[in-house]
Amino acid sequence: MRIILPKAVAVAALSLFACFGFAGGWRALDAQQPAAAPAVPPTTVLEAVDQRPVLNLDGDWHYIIDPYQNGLGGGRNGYPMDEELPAGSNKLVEYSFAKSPTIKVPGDWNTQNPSLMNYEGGFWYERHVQLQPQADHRTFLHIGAANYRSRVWVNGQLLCMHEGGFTAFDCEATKAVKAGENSVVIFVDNTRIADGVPTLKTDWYNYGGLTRDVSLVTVPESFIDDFELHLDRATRSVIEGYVHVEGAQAGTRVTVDLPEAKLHAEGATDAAGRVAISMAAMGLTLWSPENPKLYHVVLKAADDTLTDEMGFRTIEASGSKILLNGKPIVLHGVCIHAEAPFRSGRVNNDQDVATLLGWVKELGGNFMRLAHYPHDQRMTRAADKLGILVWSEVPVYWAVEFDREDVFAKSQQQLHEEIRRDRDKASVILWSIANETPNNAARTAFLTRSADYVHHEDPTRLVTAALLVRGDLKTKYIDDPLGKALDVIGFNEYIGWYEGTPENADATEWKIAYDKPLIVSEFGGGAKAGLHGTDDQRWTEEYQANLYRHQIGMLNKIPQLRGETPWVLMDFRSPVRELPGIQDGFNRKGLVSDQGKKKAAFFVLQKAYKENGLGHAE
Ligand code: GCB
Repeated sequence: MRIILPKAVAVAALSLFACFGFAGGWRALDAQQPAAAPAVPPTTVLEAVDQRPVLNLDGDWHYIIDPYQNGLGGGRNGYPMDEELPAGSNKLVEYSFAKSPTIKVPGDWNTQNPSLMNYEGGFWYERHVQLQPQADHRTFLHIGAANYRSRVWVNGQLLCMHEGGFTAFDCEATKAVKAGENSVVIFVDNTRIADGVPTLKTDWYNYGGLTRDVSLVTVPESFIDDFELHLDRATRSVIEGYVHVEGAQAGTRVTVDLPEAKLHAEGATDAAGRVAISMAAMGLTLWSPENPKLYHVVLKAADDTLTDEMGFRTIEASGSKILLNGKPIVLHGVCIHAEAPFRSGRVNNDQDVATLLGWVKELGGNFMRLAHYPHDQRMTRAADKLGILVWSEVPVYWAVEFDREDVFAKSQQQLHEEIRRDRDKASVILWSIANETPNNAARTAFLTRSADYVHHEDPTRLVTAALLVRGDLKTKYIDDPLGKALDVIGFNEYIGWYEGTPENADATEWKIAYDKPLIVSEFGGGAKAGLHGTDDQRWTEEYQANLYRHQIGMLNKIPQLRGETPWVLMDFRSPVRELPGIQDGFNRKGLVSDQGKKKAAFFVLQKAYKENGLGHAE
């Protein structure tokens, strides 16, 4: 049933300070979306926002746990959700942010307070901020990630609602902010939902809350919200793309400069605020893992200046080869979850990133699969600097509800937000649209549309997905029909762990239906760091190391194997991994333990990578 909430009621009901315990709210508005005239403005993503001066709102926020979503109203005193309170009704005052405890932002709530470890539900954040808004400027609240559904108020005015736990978004606050003290309230709900992306079941922890940085960004009236610059594949000597200026009059002058390379382009915006860029760029040092050269890029439009650090390179698939800057490359990588080393919880600071990427480098890697959702932007920024190529993914994981149009729209929104945030990173070469999805018509139709969408949004990179394989231990087939829509085929297999023994891999034959590059996007097995035994004793480091040795032998026989990302760099929390004394709530397939201890398999893989003994460039 679609419930129509009168606009005035919607705004009043969602004005939190007036509404804790008030009728109206979440479900009623949810039901309105995506109606033609939503009561709540849509969110956007400001590109390279981490390069702009911002007012950082990280730190202590007051919080209220709200499992019954009481603060959103919903029928208290018997009022139905979609009706206004009768005139004269008292607003309830059964809460106080000021008297409530505080929690750190960024940070999942689970690992900050033992009583919240398994909490799934509604959660209110509140803080105050002193502002002096400038005339002729616009203000946005930037949220690095809020898992899973959120809504944002400034001074009691609802600014936006957002769904999706791993992508950044920006809500415009220009009309809500005032000089002096301002209140910011964010409601985050990490309840798992069947029609979510991801859906109810995942093999990772459902860390809730404001898991990444929150800030306020002030920009001029017209400002650069989106741009795309890349090296042209055909010549590798022209930088092409566009700049979009939000709020610009047609004819607004835009300039793009790379001072070090003495490159300059300029143009005027069209009626849509967009200007195409094309500049001869002979003699650039191309970005590569060996030489991750970044150029300082300066974009100007009207009163706005945005700078960025960008690398320029080309990536393409040719037959079964992957070409970086026109040359065949083999991708030695590993899968990584956004699980913070040593302390658990979500990765959200430079130290976490330095630790994880330090291990990738130590392995001899030039590649990583950021599984199974977009990670903190620090990861891709650091990858750009360190020369680590990136596979970036959206959480279309296992059995999302592929037959639903609204689920497709959610996945598309996440792709859009992911691409918008990271299209300025040379390190990102692959957009992955899904992981291990069932082979059926609804799935294939859904994901073919996703692949088309990504090709359209970003034709400069390659589209992939981690597919399931079929067959038995003797013969495995990579022939999922979704492969047709992909540029690079990822496949997951667990010979030696979920089926057979590690030794079975020696005799497995692979039949591949596509003349496309292949990446083994997962293989592996569990081991408890420090547990030793013989090669055939499960959970020992020896078993895992032996499994890796046999996998390497088998995979090397696949001529079109262009890369590998074994599962997984570090042990990570998962509610489906409960074996006492071994797993204790962690998936133990890490090459490194959650406490940073390297297991024997780490060194097996390191040897293969350092001696270039796994996969083939051509
Ligand atoms: C998979 C999934 C990954 C799991 C892994 C496992 O196939 O893609 O998310 O964590 O297997 O450990 O079983």
